[in-house]
Amino acid sequence: MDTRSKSTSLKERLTREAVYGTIVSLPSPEIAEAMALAGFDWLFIDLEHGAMSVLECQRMIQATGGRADCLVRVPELTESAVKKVLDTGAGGIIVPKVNTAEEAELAVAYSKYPPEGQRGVGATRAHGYGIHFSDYVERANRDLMVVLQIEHIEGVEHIESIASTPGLDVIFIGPYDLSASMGLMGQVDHPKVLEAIARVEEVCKQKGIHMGYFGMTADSVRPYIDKGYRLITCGTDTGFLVAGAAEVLGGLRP
Ligand code: 3PY
Ligand code: MG
Repeated sequence: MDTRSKSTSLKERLTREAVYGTIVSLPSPEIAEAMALAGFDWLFIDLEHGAMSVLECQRMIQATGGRADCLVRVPELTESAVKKVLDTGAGGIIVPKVNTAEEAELAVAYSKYPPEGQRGVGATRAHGYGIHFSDYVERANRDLMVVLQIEHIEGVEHIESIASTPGLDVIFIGPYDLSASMGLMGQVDHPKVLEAIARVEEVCKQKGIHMGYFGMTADSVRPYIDKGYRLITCGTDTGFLVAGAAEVLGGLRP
């Protein structure tokens, strides 16, 4: 169990080392708290899949007590979805299935206050209900992370223009959706899927953009850590529960 509080931002750490997160999709502050206490650097809170609401997401961020950064995957790329998520105090957004430069530009614009973008200004938890307003708005455009998922072959085809978007921080491969979009559902190590991922890596390397990857096991993400990916996501809350339950049951009914 790790009870350290963070002294450097996730965005800053990314420039030096890999940071480890996990997907949390069950709407439970206790699960978010437990994953943060377990020592994950950051949590990938998922509003794209599953039943979680923005309010539940906010409660989960509160429950971490600042021990882990929380990046939230928005359910869709709309101004309202991005604004509500950032208003919770999230450390940034993860945008699923970005296929074009226009979508990448919108993601950045919705995430940044004017003049860099068009994020609306509200009295919310993000700036301590107004108490830390000046401090928050001064640093938000700089510190909050914009993570774009490449997880469709169309996104791979447009990676050159997507990765040229000013203001994006990480290109994050979604291997499951990517493989599905290529007619290779779940075959995340298929040579054609690996070739598509290699194309994204090549462009991100040229442009100096950090990359992220998701895998269910440490073994599945290890090759990507070794290749220099920095925003690493391993496992899911539901996966941990089911695997733990299966292990216990296996001991009871071998
Ligand atoms: C995918 O693999 O499609 C994902 O979105 C993982 O984050
Ligand atoms: Mg996906």
